[in-house]
Amino acid sequence: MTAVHSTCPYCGVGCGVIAGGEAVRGDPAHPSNRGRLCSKGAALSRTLDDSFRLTEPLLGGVPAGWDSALDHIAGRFADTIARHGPDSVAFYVSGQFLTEDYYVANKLMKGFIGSANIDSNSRLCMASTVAGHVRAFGEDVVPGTYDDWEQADLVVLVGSNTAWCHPVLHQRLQAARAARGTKVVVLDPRRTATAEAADLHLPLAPDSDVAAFNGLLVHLAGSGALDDAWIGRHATGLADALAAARADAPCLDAVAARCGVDPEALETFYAWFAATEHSVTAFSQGVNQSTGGTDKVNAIINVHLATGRIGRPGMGPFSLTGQPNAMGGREVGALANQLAAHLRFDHAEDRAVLRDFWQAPNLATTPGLKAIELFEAVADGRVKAIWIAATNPVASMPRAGRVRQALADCPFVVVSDCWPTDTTALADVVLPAAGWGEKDGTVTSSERRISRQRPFRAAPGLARPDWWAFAQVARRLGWADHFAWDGPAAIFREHAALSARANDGCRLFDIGALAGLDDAAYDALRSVRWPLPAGAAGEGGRLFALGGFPTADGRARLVPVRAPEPRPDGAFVLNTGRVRDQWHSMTRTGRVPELAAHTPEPLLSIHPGDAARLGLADGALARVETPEGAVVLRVGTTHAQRRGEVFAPMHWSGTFASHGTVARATGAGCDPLSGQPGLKSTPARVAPLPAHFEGLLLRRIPGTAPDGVHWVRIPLPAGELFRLAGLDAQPEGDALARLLGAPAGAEIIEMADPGRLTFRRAALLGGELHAILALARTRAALPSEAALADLLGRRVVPTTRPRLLAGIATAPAEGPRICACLGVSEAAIRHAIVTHRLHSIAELGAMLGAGTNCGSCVPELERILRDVREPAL
Ligand SMILES: Nc1nc2c(c(=O)[nH]1)N[C@H]1C(S)=C(S)[C@@H](COP(=O)(O)OP(=O)(O)OC[C@H]3O[C@@H](n4cnc5c(=O)[nH]c(N)nc54)[C@H](O)[C@@H]3O)O[C@H]1N2
Ligand SMILES: Nc1nc2c(c(=O)[nH]1)N[C@H]1C(S)=C(S)[C@@H](COP(=O)(O)OP(=O)(O)OC[C@H]3O[C@@H](n4cnc5c(=O)[nH]c(N)nc54)[C@H](O)[C@@H]3O)O[C@H]1N2
Ligand code: SF4
Ligand SMILES: [Mo]
Repeated sequence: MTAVHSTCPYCGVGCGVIAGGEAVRGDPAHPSNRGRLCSKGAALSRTLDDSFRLTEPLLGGVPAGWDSALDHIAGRFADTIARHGPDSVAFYVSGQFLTEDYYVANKLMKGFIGSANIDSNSRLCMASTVAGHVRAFGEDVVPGTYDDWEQADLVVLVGSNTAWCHPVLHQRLQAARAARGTKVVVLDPRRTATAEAADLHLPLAPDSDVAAFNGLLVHLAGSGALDDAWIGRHATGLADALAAARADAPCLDAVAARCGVDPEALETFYAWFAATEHSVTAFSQGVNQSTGGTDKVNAIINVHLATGRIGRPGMGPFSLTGQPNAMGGREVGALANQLAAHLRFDHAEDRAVLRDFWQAPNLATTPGLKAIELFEAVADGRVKAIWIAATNPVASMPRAGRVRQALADCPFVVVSDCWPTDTTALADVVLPAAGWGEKDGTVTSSERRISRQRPFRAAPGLARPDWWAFAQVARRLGWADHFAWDGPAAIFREHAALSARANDGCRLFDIGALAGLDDAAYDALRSVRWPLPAGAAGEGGRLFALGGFPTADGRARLVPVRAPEPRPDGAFVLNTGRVRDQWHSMTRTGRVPELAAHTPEPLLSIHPGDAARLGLADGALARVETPEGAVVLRVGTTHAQRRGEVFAPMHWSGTFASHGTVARATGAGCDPLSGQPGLKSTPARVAPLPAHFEGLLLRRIPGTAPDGVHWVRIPLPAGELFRLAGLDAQPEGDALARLLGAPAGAEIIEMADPGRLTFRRAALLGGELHAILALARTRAALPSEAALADLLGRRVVPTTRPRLLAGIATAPAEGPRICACLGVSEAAIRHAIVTHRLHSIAELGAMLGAGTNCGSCVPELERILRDVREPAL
């Protein structure tokens, strides 16, 4: 197979990849990554297994052809619209759509069905940044580029675990830091891998960011760091913003107290920022996912406007986009409060441009329902038909239990996905979508860079691209002429032409130069950054250094913002987010053994002091309960966590853990401007949940999860492992047989020691180990996972029989696998450091290979090195 150049389907860094044969590697010529990939990117080829894919449309759970599925969808949507009006239907789509998919779905809903009820999972991700950008700049535009990260002398990371969530950009930053001494400051309540790799970490209290940045604005004003000349020409609102900031920040100590940080550390941050012209402030979900997220965004932008540090090399506020095409979704306007191509709902002339361009009979005139409101409308019956695509809301929306019930009760639910999920389980119609490696189109990264995703493999079965399914339904609804594209290139040309329509520079999103690409040129398109108006000399660069903001007066706005009241003490704050090697609800990454090794199961991170107070031991089960629902997770005590706060990963859906879907527990309080939910801080109660027994279940053939116990599913090279915990007494008889799930005809061997409450039962098929169940009173009394995993699928001979049924642990636990690429565990790393007296990452790499491939684990290697070498610190 020839090598195909494409783009990584995960985070918003947008790394270029080359796919060919079995391997997927970094594209040395792509400007985002210059050949680098992180652990997820490096494992991409491992996700291209079709075993679990959806391969045919399902109608009521029964395989159906595309024609009958599409006819049925069109019929039900038409009928619902005829009887209840256009606002009785909705689409819920995703930043994992390609721009072309997004464009088609948005055009169908807003231009033709005549409702703006299309929202995206970007509502949970980027909505506050969009609102903050529009307030400050007049348009949703990221002013800077990735190069700024390498040209800055100070990079401030706010609510961003860049080392794990945008790893290649983090590596670029760390390389620049090594080369030129860039200072890095991290504002995050947790001591993350990113904080470990910084010069200064401010472990601020949740949602105290506005106070911190208001304090900075006051400090800048007091230290002569404001750029009065620039503000005078290019911005308004300084006096009001400063007055609001002063009210929050009467003195440094007051701010430090509000943020719960050391005043000296805060002062150091302020002094560095005041003294460093080349400063970038990058932010992500610790900023956006807050009930005051838009104010946080503007508090950050304010300090850059006040110092005129924007749009010049090495400076500016920088929003990190999460998904591969979060930015593309904003360009096509597929949020309920946007129109396409940065046209605005509340401007009649913008609506006229779009109506005319689309020849749209029913263009929506008012914004639609934002995600949280949208699912509320499904719950109360206002929305009666919904099409969900490329997102898994039953696992990712706050108040997910309510979302599940809403979908179960909704008269008509269509779900497009590549794999079965917790959401497809509730669908009337399931559509099999072509996935990464099969689809063809474009995505836009955090720095406005448009790159191609190109197909290099056939979609399994009948899977088809999303744009095609939406266009097919549009044709069946009677709009064939308007949805007649023969492929993604034609859609992209239309999208590019729209961006240039009636655009004399009033909208910065203009890619008119690409409107004339023929199919061959689209196929060959190299990555380019917008703005790219017709006749542009080169790709788009930095914006706003000389003003030119897309507002009525051409000036930016400093926005007066106030810090929210601190929370009353008492309840814990439940913080949620990501781990290094998993992607969202794990449909792609969750079945790859190499990616499971770093964090095999979802842990509740809690400060050891809090754990002791609650009587929670490391590894014990804890129940986390909020007004919305509860999860049960194992405890991982860590000093990286502030007291009074706990952290749980967002990834483990009902497919991968019995009680681990944190979305069920997260609250649905939203930012009033953006409608983005505050997923990072839900008040919660934490309590021990004693387990009646502990267990392991290993199976050769992955299958349905066990019933009636607490379990976590972990993929193995030769099958799968479930870690079990008993919420009731040890099962017996039939319950036990069901738990093992041995096929008929299997040879069963068993060992029970009722006195010590230990129990083993193994099923052999043709003499090979097919499944094994081990139960014990405590985890310590269980056999080693690695030893059992090693026997799975192998012939059981007299010498291995005793190992199978041994009553005690046969190998010490290895601890988490730190280097995913070379499979190096924390235990091995610690051992090597001590025995070989290693002092550097380079020595560790030479010795064990750890950190030498993708480099995603380097921040953790540094932490372990420090831990071992300087245990007192
Ligand atoms: N490995 C991995 N990478 C990913 C993804 C993934 O699923 N897995 N998803 C991608 C997507 S869609 C997104 S949106 C990004 C998200 O990327 P990030 O935003 O970097 O990731 P999160 O872990 O959600 O949250 C970041 C941090 O915000 C902190 N935080 C919580 N509350 C506050 C607060 O009040 N103030 C501050 N300053 N910080 C706070 C949390 O402790 C957390 O460490 O990652 C992208 N990259
Ligand atoms: N508690 C908590 N909740 C959160 C967050 C958090 O930090 N904490 N973060 C929020 C954020 S920032 C985000 S972005 C969301 C992510 O939440 P989701 O969007 O629900 O997460 P994914 O698991 O990526 O879901 C994408 C789905 O699309 C499927 N898919 C992949 N490619 C395609 C395709 O080409 N076509 C189709 N039709 N399907 C495809 C995948 O199999 C998967 O089921 O979660 C949000 N929810
Ligand atoms: S940093 Fe990693 S996940 Fe993000 S685009 Fe690059 S390779 Fe993919
Ligand atoms: Mo996201």
